[in-house]
Amino acid sequence: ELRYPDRLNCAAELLDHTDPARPAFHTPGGATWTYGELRARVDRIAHVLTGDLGVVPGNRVLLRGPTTPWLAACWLAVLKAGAIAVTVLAQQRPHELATLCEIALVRHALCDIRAVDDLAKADIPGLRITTYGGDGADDLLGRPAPGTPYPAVDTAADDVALIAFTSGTTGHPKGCMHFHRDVLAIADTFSRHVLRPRADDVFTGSPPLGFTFGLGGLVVFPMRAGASSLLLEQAGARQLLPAIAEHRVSVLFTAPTAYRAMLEQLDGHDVSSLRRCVSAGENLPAATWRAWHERTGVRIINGIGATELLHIFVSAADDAVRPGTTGVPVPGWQARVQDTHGAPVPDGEPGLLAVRGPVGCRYLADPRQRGYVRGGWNITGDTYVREPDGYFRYVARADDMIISAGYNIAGPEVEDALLRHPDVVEAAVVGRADEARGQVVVAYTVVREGAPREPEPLRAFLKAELAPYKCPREFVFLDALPRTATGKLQRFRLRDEGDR
Ligand code: 3SK
Repeated sequence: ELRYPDRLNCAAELLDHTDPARPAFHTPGGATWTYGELRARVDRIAHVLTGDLGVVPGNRVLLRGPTTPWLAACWLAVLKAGAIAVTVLAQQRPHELATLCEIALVRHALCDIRAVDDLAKADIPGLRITTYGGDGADDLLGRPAPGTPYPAVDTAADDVALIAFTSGTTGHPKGCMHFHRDVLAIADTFSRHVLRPRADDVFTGSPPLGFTFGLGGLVVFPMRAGASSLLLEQAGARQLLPAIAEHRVSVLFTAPTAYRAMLEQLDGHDVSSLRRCVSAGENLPAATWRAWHERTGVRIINGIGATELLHIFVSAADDAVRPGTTGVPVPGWQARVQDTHGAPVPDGEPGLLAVRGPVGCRYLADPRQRGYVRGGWNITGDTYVREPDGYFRYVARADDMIISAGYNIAGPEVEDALLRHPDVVEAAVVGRADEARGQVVVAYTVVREGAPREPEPLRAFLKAELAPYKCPREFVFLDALPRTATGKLQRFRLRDEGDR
């Protein structure tokens, strides 16, 4: 069981235990911030927040910008000052920002100067915006630190430290509140027991810091281990591959789509420095796991996490990895599969994934809390099977099961089969309303450049891979699949497309 003192400021915990001369953050341009430099900048920002800007503990401060050491420093400063960081994505548009600020009662924003236009356009009543990253004298946060240390505010372990928004894959944002102790708990469970980082590790990855997958993987986990992190503003396969080689990256956080994109472009890139590759955000098909292992020798650590629970709670590493499954409950967490009434279902049968552990779901003023937390368990909205050997296998999002002519079909199983076809790069399988069968299976695919955009070769391939009732009736060829800003597939858009 994790035990933390009653008074705890997680930013101070992350900042104060590493030799100030050790590297904390790198940029692709070649800059490195040591822990000492990071601490001085965090202290400078905290002084500005509580001095010039009048922020007091408990105030909510919006953070917006691309993934840079400055954004990470602002996040740490807000927490060190006892305020609450409201993390958003750089892609969010003015009306979305206005909604989030209204839900979270935000009155202050720290915003990268390059991302300020949309925030200003949102015209949020009473919002004071302070920019960073400019080079003029008006850059309040970037002025040289006067060298006065900022003593961390004496927060309680269960004071709220951050509000992270989830819109799921359908819109309608919910703010998830997390405590100071929660921030350390994700490092002391998944990172400590599954990832097992070392102080000489160099982390990088694609999830933005406004997504808790990125915040944990690129800031909290490396700092808790005294390691360093390369923060990339652009982190597609085209940027990740050379960055891994140049900075000798050893720990990579990204999503299945990016692993597939990197596989397409791997030739000529040196990824031999990688020792840990983490995949989350979406189901990792066994085909992708195997292809990555074959080409790089690295066994991807698959995991399922949620903004509601801050980070990953089911996973496995090294020899414990079983491709095609997510893994087992991370030490400190419990997981089970249950029916809609909360009764456990037998191993081997599908049901709802329910988890509990050191971090819980606390929506900010949202009645959907009652749906997520039931009988002390967090119901993630995923359908899973617990195999007799205790491994958890993903089936589908609970509302993504396709029911066709009385058969239950899991879209991800058909996607996994499609991804085994050498021409298929991305696949999404959804149900479309059909008078005769209730639903029919429709496959949306992205094929390799130059490959035929024709259903017949795929249909013939799938016939040998799947029971006939699971084979798609229709194939649609796209250039890219619709995704949220955090990279999650928006199946509802594909379903809606068919209804038009
Ligand atoms: O939402 C997710 O998929 C996720 C995955 C890993 C860690 C954190 C999150 C929010």
